[in-house]
Formats: sequence, C-alpha cells, structure tokens
Amino acid sequence: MNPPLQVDTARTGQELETLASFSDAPAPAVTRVLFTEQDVAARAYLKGLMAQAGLTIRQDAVGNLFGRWPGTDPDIPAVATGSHTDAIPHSGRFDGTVGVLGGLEAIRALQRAGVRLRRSIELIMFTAEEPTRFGLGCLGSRLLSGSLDPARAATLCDSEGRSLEQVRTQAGLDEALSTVPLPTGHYDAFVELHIEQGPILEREGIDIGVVTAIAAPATIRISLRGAGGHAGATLMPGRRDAFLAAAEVGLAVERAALKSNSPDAVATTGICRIHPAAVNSIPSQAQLEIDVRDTKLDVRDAIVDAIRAATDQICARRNIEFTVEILNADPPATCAASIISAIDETCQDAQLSSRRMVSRAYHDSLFMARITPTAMIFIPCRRGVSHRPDEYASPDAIQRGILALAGTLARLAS
Ligand code: HGY
Ligand code: MN
Ligand code: MN
Repeated sequence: MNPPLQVDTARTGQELETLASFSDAPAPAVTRVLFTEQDVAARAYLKGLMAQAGLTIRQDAVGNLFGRWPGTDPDIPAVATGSHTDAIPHSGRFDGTVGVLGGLEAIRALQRAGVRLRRSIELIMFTAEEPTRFGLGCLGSRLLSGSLDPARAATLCDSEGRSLEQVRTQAGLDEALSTVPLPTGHYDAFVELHIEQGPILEREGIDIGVVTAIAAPATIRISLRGAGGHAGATLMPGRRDAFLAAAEVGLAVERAALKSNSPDAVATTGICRIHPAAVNSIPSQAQLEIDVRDTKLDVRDAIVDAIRAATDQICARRNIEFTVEILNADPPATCAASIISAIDETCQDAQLSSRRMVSRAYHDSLFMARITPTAMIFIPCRRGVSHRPDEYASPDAIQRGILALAGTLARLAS
C-alpha cells in the first residue's frame, strides 16, 4: 500500500491498558464477564472510541456492538472485522481485545492515510465469546449467524439462576433476540485479528499466522448423584461418593483424548462442583463441565462417545446416578481461500513473514464463517500462553498484526 500505513501502536497499547482496567480481578489478571458492571463500563469505553473515530454505532439485542466506517458505496455488503472483549476469570488482557482495538486502529490508520474504500468497514465487538456466564461460548456470534435459536438463548441461566433474558434487559437491551440474526450475504467478508494462544509463531520467529481452519469445540456437562452422609459415621464399604466417581470421570476424560492418537485432540475438565461441599460430609452430588476439541469432527465425536461410555461404567461400579448433557457440539470451520489470499498478498507487500496454521482455540470466526467468507490473522504471544494473567503480545507484534489487518481490509473493500 502506498504510502505505507502508519499504525499508532502507542495509542492502541494505551487503549488496551485502559480496557484491561475494567476488571473484577486485580492486575495483571483480567476478569470481565458478560453484563457485569465492568463489562458494561468496558462497552461504554469502546463506544466512546468508536464515536471518536467517526463510526456509525449500533448495538443489537444481545449486545453485539457494531461501528461502521461508510464506504463510497454504502449500500453494498460491508467488510467486517472484530472479536470479543469479555475475559474468563483471572485471565489476560490480549485475548480478543487485540482484535477489537486492533481493528479500530486498522480503520483509523486507513482514515489517516486518506484511503477511500468502496465497501464500508464494520468493526464488531461480539457479546460473550467466552462461555463463563451462560456456559455457551460465542453467544453473540452464534445468534448473529443464526446458529442458536433465540428462544433457547433467552432461557440460558447463569450460576445464580438468572436468565439471559433477565440480564440483558437489565442492561437496557429490550429488543427481541429474534432481531439479532444477520442473513448470509449481509457481509462480503469477515477477518479477525487474534493472538495465537499457542507457541508456534514465536518459536518459528514468524510475524503472522494465516488461519486455514478452526477446531471443533464441544462442551459436556455430567451431573452425578450418590448418597452423601456423615464423614465420620459412614464406614468406607458401600459409600456412594459422587465426587470420587467424578474424579474417575475426570481421569477418563484425559485418557480419551490421549488414546485418540490425534495430535489436535484436547479434553479438559475445567469445572468441578460438589455438594454440599462440607469437609465432614460425603459429597452427595458432583457436576463436571468438560471441553473437548479436535480439528477433525469424527475424532472429536469419538472422544465424546468414549467419555460417555467411561462414565457409564464408573457409575455402574460405584452405584451412582448420572446425566450427560451436550451443551454444544459444533463442527469445525474452514477459512475462505479468497480471504487467505488477501492476507498472504498483504503480508508479501508489507514484508511480513507468515505461515498457514489451524486454530485450536475457537473464536467468533467459527460462526461468522457460516454467513460470510471468513479468515483469521494470528500474531505471536509470549511462550504461547493465554487464559492466564501473564498472557502477553508485544507492541511490535500488535503493530504487525494491525498492518496485516488494515492491508487485508483495504484489499477486500476496494
Ligand atoms: O476457549 C476458547 O477457545 C476461546 O478462547 N473462548
Ligand atoms: Mn479466550
Ligand atoms: Mn479469544
């Protein structure tokens, strides 16, 4: 691109720091959960930045936030970019936010360069990419892409029993959720900038990851019920301890992924709740939430089946009742060749080294790919660490990511 775009890395760095301050965890950790006070404050901050950039702002019924930079032909489908700003408990400040604030700076850099594009560019901050509050990841992009029934979404409840319907209307969103879905063709393309959340780019010293596919995530909830009882007066033989059954299931989860022999297979028991959680009471109930992924759908589904079979055996042997709920079991996404080429060409022009790769993390792109040609741009993060307070992307890496994004958006919207 002539003249080369100027990215204001310092400004974006400052904005990332300010955004990180909207948190329910002490720095350097970040916790920002859907429609909490901190999330609402972060949304207001982002709206202010979008307004300063002269973007036309709208928010939909589930809180997806849109900032549009009109093109010379404002009525044809726009090119979109964006990501999320919610953060799981005690995590980092770059996951998602680099794609939102980096997308904003990409637009500002194009504006500063006096570039005029035929297609509008729309920046999207998706609601609740993380599953923290309602147990379902990508809530905003699922609804936006028509991948989640609005009636089911409205009934999703958080751990305090509050429904999405209650929580969103308290946040001032009272339009019907059925107004959220956008049709295929509403956008001409979607490109998401994101930290890699893995070690490859840093290890190979490569500037940009060009994502070709996004892994298929599934979430399972297993609820177990035993007998409970007094920790002192109930002798060991014949106990029906729900936690010990859950513990065996957790080990079976790990075994199922390892035995799949697939390098991309991962399975994690991230949540374990026990009841009544009293030191002198045998757990009568336990509940596990399990995250299973692979880039290959059949492998992922085989792992889910193996976990279900193991649970059956463990609970039969321990005389424990159980239920298995599949909260989500999504297919993988394939990124669009046309967008991948635009990213490749941009990297060549800007002399950025790049390589093709898959995304083992899921992203809003997983669902945007269902309604528009989609691809992702990765930047390296230190030691591949993410979902931890020490998650870090350097200003140089962020600057290169924004350059790659801005050039790609300009190519796609010309
Ligand atoms: O879990 C994920 O892959 C994403 O960070 N929500
Ligand atoms: Mn994340
Ligand atoms: Mn993310």
